[in-house]
Amino acid sequence: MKMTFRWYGEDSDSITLKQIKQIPGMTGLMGLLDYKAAGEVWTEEEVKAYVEHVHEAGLECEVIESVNVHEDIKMGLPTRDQYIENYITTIRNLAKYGVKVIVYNFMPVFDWLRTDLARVIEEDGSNSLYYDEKELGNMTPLDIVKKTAEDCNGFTLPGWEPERLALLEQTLKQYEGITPDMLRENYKYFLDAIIPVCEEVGVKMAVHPDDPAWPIFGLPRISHSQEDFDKIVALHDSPANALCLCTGSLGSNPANDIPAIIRHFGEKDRIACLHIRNVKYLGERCFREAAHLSSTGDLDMYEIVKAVYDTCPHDVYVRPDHGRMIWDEVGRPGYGLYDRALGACYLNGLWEAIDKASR
Ligand code: DNO
Repeated sequence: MKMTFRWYGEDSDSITLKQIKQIPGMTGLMGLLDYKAAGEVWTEEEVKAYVEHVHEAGLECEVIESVNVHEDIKMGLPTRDQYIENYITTIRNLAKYGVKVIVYNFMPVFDWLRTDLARVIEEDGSNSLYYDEKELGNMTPLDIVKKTAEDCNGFTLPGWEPERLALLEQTLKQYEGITPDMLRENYKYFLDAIIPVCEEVGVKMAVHPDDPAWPIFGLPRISHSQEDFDKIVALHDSPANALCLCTGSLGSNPANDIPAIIRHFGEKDRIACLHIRNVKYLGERCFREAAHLSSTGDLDMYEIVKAVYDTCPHDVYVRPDHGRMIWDEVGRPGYGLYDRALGACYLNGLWEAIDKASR
């Protein structure tokens, strides 16, 4: 398990590379150029500068996250071909500087969604991201965008890029009439164009699950169960068409058996990386994010890490996903330093125990 950390860049993160490097067992980043709009080329100069900067801090940069897919590709508009060309240029530029995995998603409009970014946890006064479908029922998509922007402590959030959301109402209208099957068709068109390039340059595409793991605002969503991902890997059969197995996103729906899903796709060599975090169920379609420790949430982290150990390559990329805000840290919701660092150590501890017990 190669332990990595999400970092938003020098100008955009409250956390420094030095701090990340000092977390025991940390090998590298799941990085991103967070100022890039969906559809834009990540130029060779930008990628080179970013990767070299990360290397100077003694960290690897083999996974890049949130190379966002333009909505025109998802909607299958005639303009998609240009955006696909741009995407291919970005893949080539990233590969040239040693990137091996690209994390992306194929969710219409919204990447991930919460109704509260700082829900206080009564027991200890920490706070975490929270979702309650009942609260969402009273809100329009525009309301939730405004609330999310207000609550994010001045940081931009992945998937909530202002320029994209400015077109929200228009984009939502354009999605009317696009069924899950049509979205899958458009997805296949995209994969058929990019996967051969990935095979050529040695990159794996890792699709992130819908978060939460069900449809929202009537939008088509096609990546929130084992069955969904079986269909996705079949759209273009290649080890380069892989998954970013996010335990917290899939795990928001208790019907998803996460260790079983990891084993299923691990055995098929379709897991390129994992985001590991815990969730606490609070009722029907209501949950909050918990500390990584199994006993603080509803996911069994031992069984999760064991499934990774048994079925994935032992150098598979992992990152501790969203943490709570603890010790009065103020930062990007979900992406503080302390709780994610604790999560990384805990996950590495589970790995060490499983590894030694299996010898
Ligand atoms: C949420 C993240 C996602 C993920 C994207 C990849 O916190 O895990 O935003 O990076 O879906 O495109």
